[in-house]
Amino acid sequence: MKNILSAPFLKEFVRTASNMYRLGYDERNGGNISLLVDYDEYKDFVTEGVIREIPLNFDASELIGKAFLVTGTGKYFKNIEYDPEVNLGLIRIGKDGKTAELLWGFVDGSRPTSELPSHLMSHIARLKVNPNNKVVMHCHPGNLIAMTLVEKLDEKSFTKLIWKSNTECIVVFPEGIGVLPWVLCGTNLIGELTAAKMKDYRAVVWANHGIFVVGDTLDEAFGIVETIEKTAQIYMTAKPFGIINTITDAQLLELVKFFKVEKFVKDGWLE
Ligand code: 2HA
Ligand code: ZN
Repeated sequence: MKNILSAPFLKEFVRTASNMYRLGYDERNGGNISLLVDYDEYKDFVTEGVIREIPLNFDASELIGKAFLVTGTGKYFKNIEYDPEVNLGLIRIGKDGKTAELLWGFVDGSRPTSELPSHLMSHIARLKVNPNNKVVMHCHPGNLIAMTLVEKLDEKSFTKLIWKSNTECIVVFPEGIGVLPWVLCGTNLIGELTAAKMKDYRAVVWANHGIFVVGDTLDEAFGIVETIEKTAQIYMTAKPFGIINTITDAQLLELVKFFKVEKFVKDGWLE
């Protein structure tokens, strides 16, 4: 059996987690990632046996047989690169849809992230929209969280503050950004609310907490977080001085036409 630490999907996952830590998105045990891994990608790296079964307290029947590389609960992103086997686990959703079968990792006896309901419910929602969406990523970018303290939590107005601050934004996420008010984290409820938003958006902001993002690849999900957080930083830096120059709706329209992403913009969001 080959060493899983050399598997391309695992190496990329670890690299991404380290980058997120170094950018300050994942302090302490903040943040979590799940990556849908195809059987062909992991079969040479794990034995067939299930190491242990971990109960889920929600129904993940739509994911039966699917495997995910996930971060562990209470684990620090800072430490993932030094000890993947402790901090990460490869789980497969069991035949009852209510059990996670551990195939590799969590060697200290730990369990998947406390946000597993939001991750798996978001995977269920996104696979219906786009079967290539394999990544769900959650983190705590500081400027974005600060923005949720001072701006209305209305999706259209929040998105437009971001779109109008920095040119690349409407091209990177023309569908906009979903926004949830404060909701107790780690619960099935926040999972259900996040997954409902994921029907329309690839990025959902959790007020006073952080962001959930999906993508086909780790790079794509990470790129959306970076773009939103960079722009929140620009906006929050400029705001105290008084903002006088923003991108107009007419200019946003020019952008979406030029980059051929017009069809993703919701009706009525650009005047
Ligand atoms: O503990 O970020 O939302 C990890 C988290 C919970
Ligand atoms: Zn969090």
